Amino acid sequence: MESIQDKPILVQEFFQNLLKGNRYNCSSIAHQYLAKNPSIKDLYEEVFKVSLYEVGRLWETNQITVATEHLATAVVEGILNELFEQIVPKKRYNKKVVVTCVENEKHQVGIKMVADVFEMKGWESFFLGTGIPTSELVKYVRETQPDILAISLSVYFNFANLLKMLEILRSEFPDLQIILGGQAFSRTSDDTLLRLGNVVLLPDLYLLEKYIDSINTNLKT
Ligand code: B12
Repeated sequence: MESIQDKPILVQEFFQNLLKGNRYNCSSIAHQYLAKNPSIKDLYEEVFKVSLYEVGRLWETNQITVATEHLATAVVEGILNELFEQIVPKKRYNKKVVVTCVENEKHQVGIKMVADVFEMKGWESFFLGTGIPTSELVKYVRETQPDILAISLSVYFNFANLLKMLEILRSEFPDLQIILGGQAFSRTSDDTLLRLGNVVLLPDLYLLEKYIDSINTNLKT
């Protein structure tokens, strides 16, 4: 795997400031990045995700504390909120997506990025984050009637929860389009993936964008 030292200097600077918890510098580097390359997706994938994965590696190998990891995550979430206004286009479709995590999943940064990509593409997104019991999600989906439900799974031990959740959602909403993503799927065998049934599995924001574009082409604003 490519290490953070092989990444562009701006990414390395972002990462160093993230470890220090320096929100001001991180925010300013994010803006500098966008001034050079105005792609929010690249910023999310190449700067934020790369840095948080490296934070995870250092945390896993006891080179940083849990406090440093929490701070780094909070700084990134803060910047995502800050950039929101910049990402929403004037062209809007009458389409809704509910975005959430598998029950017992505590990782919400990736799915928050997913919500932002939908917004960038003119959809209305409803970001529920973590900690929503499936029974509550069912009520919310019934109320909101989204076109798509997007679910994130980061840790593999929550896979059984995902299967349970899908079973309930399918019996309640047989026609609802469900899309899935998250790191847990990169470690999952093809046989296991088959157990998910009729869902769309998307590994990153680039393929998510292509997927949304393929729907948007046939829509009127
Ligand atoms: C921050 C963090 C936490 C925070 C999360 C806080 C928060 N607000 O989100 C806290 C402290 C809660 C946490 C807890 C734990 N964590 Co943690 N955590 C991380 C860390 C450092 C960063 C996560 C992150 O934001 N990544 C950046 C985002 C952008 O990446 P992403 O989630 O992969 O999302 C991208 C794609 O996957 C995709 N995507 C994601 N979801 C979806 C959904 C759809 C629909 C689509 C289309 C795409 C998509 O889009 C994103 C952009 O490409 C990671 C390190 C890492 N490698 O990510 C570890 C990591 C995920 N955690 C890990 C572990 C083990 C845990 C704990 C079990 C630790 C413990 N012993 O308690 C608990 C689990 C708690 C639980 N029940 O879920 C492991 C998981 C290993 C695994 N896959 O099984 C990791 C990889 C760390 C490591 N190297 O060991 N963690």
